[in-house]
Amino acid sequence: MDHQQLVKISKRMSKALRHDPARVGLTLDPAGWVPVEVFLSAMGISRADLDEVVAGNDKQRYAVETGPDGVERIRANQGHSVPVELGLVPQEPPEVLFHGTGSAALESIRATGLNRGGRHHVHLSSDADTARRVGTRRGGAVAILTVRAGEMARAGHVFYVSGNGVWLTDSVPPVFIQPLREELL
Ligand code: HQG
Repeated sequence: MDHQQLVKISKRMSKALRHDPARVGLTLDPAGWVPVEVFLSAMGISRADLDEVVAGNDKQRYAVETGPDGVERIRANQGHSVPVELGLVPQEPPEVLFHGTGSAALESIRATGLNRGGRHHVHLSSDADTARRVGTRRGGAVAILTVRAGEMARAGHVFYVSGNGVWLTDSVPPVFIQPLREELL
């Protein structure tokens, strides 16, 4: 499969596993899992296609594992808008985390902080390069914000880390966003 085909299938998989399972006739379990066999027929893809997408995924968006009932299952590691309980355990964050966004959003973020929008959490990266890649998705100028995560945690904010290393929290008030390290590219 070429890269374009991989991306196309991955986008369909993300849509089904994060946002709109009903559209392809799927029901996720409370933790977001669906049996692999069921998923393959809903997506109309082969097991080989699935393995290629899961293994080749730049961000390890999917987890495939054998469930407690011995049935193989798949879920998205993060990014859901449908209600799922991923069972993430609170973690102590590093002192700073990064968020990449479009410069058009800066004024609003300065005023109200980072909010989760349609997703379950605000997504933060542990390194600025990853944040830059996330911000690039917006098109136009990229802004990289430094979030004082350590201070936030000490002030009682809870952080989680997803199966693919994305840091998650409910919201980031503007006071914890470091204006000096805001980088406009
Ligand atoms: C912005 C991708 C105005 C926020 C990525 C972002 C990530 C505000 C957008 C994952 C705001 C939400 C998540 C405020 C936040 N005013 N704009 N107060 N607060 N925003 O896509 O973090 O490819 O829901 O800056 O790599 O961009 O899907 O979040 O631009 O890990 O696996 O509102 O999605 O991963 O956009 O990206 P999103 P995100 P996948």
